[in-house]
Parts: sequence; C-alpha cells; structure tokens
Amino acid sequence: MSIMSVPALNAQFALDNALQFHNGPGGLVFAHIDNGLATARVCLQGAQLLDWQPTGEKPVIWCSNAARYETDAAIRGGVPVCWPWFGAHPHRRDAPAHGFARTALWRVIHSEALTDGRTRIDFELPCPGNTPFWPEGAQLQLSLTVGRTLEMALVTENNSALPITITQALHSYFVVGDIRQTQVLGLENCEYTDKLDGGHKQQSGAVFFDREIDRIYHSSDTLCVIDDPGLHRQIHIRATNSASTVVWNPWQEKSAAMADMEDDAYLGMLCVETANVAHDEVTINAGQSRRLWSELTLR
Ligand code: TA6
Repeated sequence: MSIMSVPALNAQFALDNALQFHNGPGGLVFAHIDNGLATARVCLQGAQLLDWQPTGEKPVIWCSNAARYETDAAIRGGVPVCWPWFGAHPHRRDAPAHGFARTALWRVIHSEALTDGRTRIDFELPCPGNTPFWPEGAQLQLSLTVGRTLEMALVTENNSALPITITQALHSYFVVGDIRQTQVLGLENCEYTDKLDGGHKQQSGAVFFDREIDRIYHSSDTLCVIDDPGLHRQIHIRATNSASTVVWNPWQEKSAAMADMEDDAYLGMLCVETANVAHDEVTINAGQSRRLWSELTLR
C-alpha cells in the first residue's frame, strides 16, 4: 500500500534507470536505486532503507533473511527511523517500541539526479497532534543521498505552538564478516548506559563483541568506525547533532528467540545507531527544527 500508486510515483519521481518504484512483498512499495555508483532499496513504509551496496563492494546494510514484510509491522534490518521516542514510550506501555515513524506510510516529496551521479530521494511524514501517543504536532522529513557514500538526514520541524521533546535514532543495521572479530572504534572513554543491567559505565578501549551488547554511548564522537577484518574493510559513520550512539548485537539466544531473525544471523550483523536517546533527548521550540545527520563511507 502507498499513498500514491506505483504508476503515479514513477510518473512523478522516477529518474530513468537510476530510480524506479515497484510493488514488493506484503503489498509494500519500494524505491529501487541503481545509479552506477551504488544500488539501494527503500521501503515507503517507514521510509526504511533496506540495502545499500556501492558498486564493486559487498552489501553494507544488513537486512534479515527472515524479515516480515507486512503493513504496520517493523522490518528487521536496514535503517528503521525510531521517532518520536526510542525504545519504550516514556509513559505508555501500550505504545509501540521505537515510536510510530518506522511503521507509518511516508510520502515521497522529491527526487533528484545530482550532477556528481548520486541520487537523492526525500520523504515526508506529517504528524498532526492528537494521535494516541503523540499529542503534539510535528513534520518529519528524511533525505537519503545514495552514491559511493550514503547520506541520511532526518529533520524534525516543530510546527506546533509548544515545545516538543523527542528521542530518535537512525537504527542502522550493518553487515559484518564475523561479529567475534569486529570492533567499534571512536567510543573509547565514553560514558555509556548498559541497557542490559541499567548500569552507567565507561568504555575502555575499542568495543568488541563476545556476548550480547546493548549500550547507549553518551557524548559520543562524531566519527565511529566499524573495523571488520572479516570483510577487510572499515565502515566510517560520521554524524552531526547526534549526542548518543547506540551499539547493539543480540547474540545467540536473543537472535534465536526472534521470529524475524535466523538463529545464527547475529554473527553477520551489528547495529551502530546515530541517535539522541535516554537523557540525550532533544527539545525543539515552536517553529524550530532539528537535523540529525549521518554519512556512511567504506574504507
Ligand atoms: O537499539 C537497540 C534496541 O533498542 C535493543 O534494545 C533491541 O531490542 C533492538 O533495539 C531492536 O528493537 P525492535 O523493537 O526492533 O525489536
């Protein structure tokens, strides 16, 4: 399902072979990008990027082989947009985890072939006030620019009359060769909240993985690096307006317990999320906006 039909989307936003819209599994609509520099796939539900693969490289973004493609359900993998709250709702137990933006139907509002060969696609999610879990009003925009690098910009505009407070994340899932050999650099000495025991701790050295890791790093650096000897590469994640970095790998038991993840899939994935979460929440005054930005580059 989409607000616009696939023929209407193609008539208004397709860019020769570089950008086309297609119907896909679960009745969902997908944008396919193939511009010579890279390929990418975005589901209009959630404006969720599901794949990004620079030409000649292995896939960078991880998407579960067991992912569910259904209306109103979250897709396991890619880059879900968590907004206007991250994790559990601050007060309501009946609210969906990670907000409603990742399962909402976004509108395509712009597409562009840039002169350097990259492809840009912009999505919009109007969020009028008075929804059950979101009394305030806001306008959300996501811009994806796809080339040898991938840029993601999430802009929250407060078009209501009162300040709004949000938490948010570009909940990015990455492909890694073997999580047991992978490290995350750039978070050395950062304070973090350990979501597994609620503890407040300090990182010493690189982050490595030998069990489940679910951490919110605060005042994290503007550059994080996934160092992946298994695939002989590094993924550089640059970010602005991101006070938190979430690092998550579910490890064996949780991976096996999740219906939308294959049992041993944890070995080949890792989440490093550009975010403002927990006490790094963001207040935006009426008429103001906030832009969370991240850029991925392979080295
Ligand atoms: O970002 C890490 C996290 O918040 C974990 O606690 C884990 O539960 C994960 O997100 C996935 O959440 P989901 O609602 O997509 O199952």
